[in-house]
Amino acid sequence: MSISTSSPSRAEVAAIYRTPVLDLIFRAAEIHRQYHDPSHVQVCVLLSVKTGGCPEDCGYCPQAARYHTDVKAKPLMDVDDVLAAAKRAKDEGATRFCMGAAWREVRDNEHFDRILEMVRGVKDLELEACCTLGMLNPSQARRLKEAGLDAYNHNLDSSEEFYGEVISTRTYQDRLNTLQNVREAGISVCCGGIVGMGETEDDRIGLLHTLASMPEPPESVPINALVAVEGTPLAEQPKVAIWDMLRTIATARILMPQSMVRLSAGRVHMSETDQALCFLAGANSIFAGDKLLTTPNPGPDRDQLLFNQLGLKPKPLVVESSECDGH
Ligand code: SAM
Ligand code: DTB
Ligand code: SF4
Repeated sequence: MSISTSSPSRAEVAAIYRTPVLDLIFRAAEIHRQYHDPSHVQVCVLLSVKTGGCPEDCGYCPQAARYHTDVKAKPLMDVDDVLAAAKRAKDEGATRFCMGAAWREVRDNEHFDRILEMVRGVKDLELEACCTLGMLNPSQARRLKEAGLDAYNHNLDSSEEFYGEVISTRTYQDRLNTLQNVREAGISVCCGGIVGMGETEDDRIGLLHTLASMPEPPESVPINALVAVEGTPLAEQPKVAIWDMLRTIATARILMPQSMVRLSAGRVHMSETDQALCFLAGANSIFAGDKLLTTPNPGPDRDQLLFNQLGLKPKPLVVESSECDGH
């Protein structure tokens, strides 16, 4: 299995994805070891700084106002409360703090000013700062960069063809435009998708092909297993097969060898063995803490046991020095 050094064709991506699964994992594990220390897993913590009441219709999302879920809408949090949560995350070993808002897009108002203050505060704590706030225009992306934002999460979720079956209130092109604004502002791109929404193998291949064909691939690629939430249109989706997660993770690792591949939502429904296979297949980042945005996540005790069992360590933060000391 060889891939061209330039952007791979969709047929090449399909050939990788459809490799017999043990060979696929083996190849991904080899590549993982060439580019990363396989004992290191990046530990990120998520906080929903503005929960629920979202005007969008993403079929998987418990925060969309139009679906009747248990999520109660809450206003944008105060800066101090967010920074207290960031401090706790750091004390518990996280190196990246990701703030999520249930917005369609950012607006230039006092709420955005508050988000910029949160970003500055998270940076003062010497954590990587990440946000996921919906669509951004170029000037908003620049202001986030000036505040010190390291990364912006904006997922493509699936193939362009399947996207319209899950979301109607915005287009794939809207997502690509925001991703370009983030990239042009010099912010690191975090972009991935969800497995288990009823998409076909070809849709997963399409997503992976789009990600790997970007002018620069995303620095981080979250792979979420759908968390089927009661009240959403995807509530009745069966739990995704572990083989689909493994193929998606392994193909992402092979196509984007330098990126962080994050085993994101859905870990709460996975056994330790399943998660171990995901790390073997090239995942090297997780969300830690009891909660993702609104749904449960394995807590620190379970993750500590998992790390001990597998000999994994939290990846230390590499602090870039701003000047060269001349030696
Ligand atoms: N509103 C912003 C947006 O859509 O970009 C940011 C928050 S949104 C909750 C971030 C991402 O979480 C979505 O793009 C989706 O990929 C993921 N997500 C949301 N609900 C999910 C679920 N039930 N299961 C798995 N992933 C989910
Ligand atoms: C991502 O890809 N997964 C995270 C993060 N980026 C923002 C969100 C998962 C959300 C799962 C559903 C919830 O907890 O509300
Ligand atoms: Fe809103 Fe984001 Fe949820 Fe879509 S995924 S409904 S945009 S919070």
